[in-house]
Amino acid sequence: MSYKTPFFDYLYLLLMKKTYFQMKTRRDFLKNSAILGASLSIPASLQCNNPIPQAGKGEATIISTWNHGLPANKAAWKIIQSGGKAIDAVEAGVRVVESDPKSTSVGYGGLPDRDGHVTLDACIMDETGNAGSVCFLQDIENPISVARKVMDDTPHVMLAGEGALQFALANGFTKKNLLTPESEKAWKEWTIKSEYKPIINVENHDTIGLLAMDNKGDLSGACTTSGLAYKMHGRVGDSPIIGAGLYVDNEVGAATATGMGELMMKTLGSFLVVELMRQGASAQQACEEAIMRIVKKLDYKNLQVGYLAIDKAGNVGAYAIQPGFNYAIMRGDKNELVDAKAYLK
Ligand code: SD4
Repeated sequence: MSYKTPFFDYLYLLLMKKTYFQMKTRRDFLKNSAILGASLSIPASLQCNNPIPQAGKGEATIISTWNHGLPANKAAWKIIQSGGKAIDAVEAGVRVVESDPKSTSVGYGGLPDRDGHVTLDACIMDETGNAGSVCFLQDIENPISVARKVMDDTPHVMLAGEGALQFALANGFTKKNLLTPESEKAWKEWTIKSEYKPIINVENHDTIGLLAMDNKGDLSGACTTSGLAYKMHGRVGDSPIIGAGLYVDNEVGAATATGMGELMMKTLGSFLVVELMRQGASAQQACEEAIMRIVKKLDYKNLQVGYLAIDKAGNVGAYAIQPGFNYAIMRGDKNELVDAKAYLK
């Protein structure tokens, strides 16, 4: 009997059907992902080379972009540790960075646009696929919590500008001038030349994207930024766009992005990372492939993009165009900074 008979085809189809449609529980996912990974061919160019190939075996994990991820992870961990949900952890984590005046790309203290206005973008997504977002929001210190309110209390996903501000004020948020003396000084110095160079390279970044898996194995994510420094008034980047700056699918994994938002928006990068994981790529392979999508299609040379991802088993991936991207990972009581690999050396 030849190996490839209708009987084996039938068995294979049954297996694939089970893999795709019966991954209702986390245990199912963990069991079936090995079968699925083996049955799909991941291109040989996708070498898994994460500096810390953490097989988390599903234990609670928090990861976040850049070194301000360390204090953010700590705040998120407090919630996870006390049995809280990932969605509450991600919100609490990024709020720390939003409120830190020294963080010049997020919330209070974020560098303004070229007209001197600090405008904020943020989004949040939970384990049920629910999402909330605000963009072009001004004068509110914690845009992530406004995004959470949009998610929890409205039938919508995204509110923008003046409408988002009205919604925030109606829900108890208060106005605050987000321009610190330091960020105002930096902007005034920039206006002397007023060179409009919308680039994000390794010296000019630090959006926070934070992904958490709680003790139940549920995933959530949050992403928040003041965006490109000295951007055009009204410019919105990837960070509040579900699928570009952040995506969570509790059956598969979660991803977030940092860097030049236009590149992630043109490739719907965070969604792409999660979909690649769904097809069997590891978290690391998925981040690498999403960067390669940018490299193959877009002008990336002076620009930075970094992806960070976690799968349902707690395995982590990270990859960037340029060297210099790092992320913070917290498990147990260990909170550490890891350098991501990059396409360019
Ligand atoms: C944006 N992605 O607005 C953001 C900026 C950023 O690290 O990530 N900075 O394009």
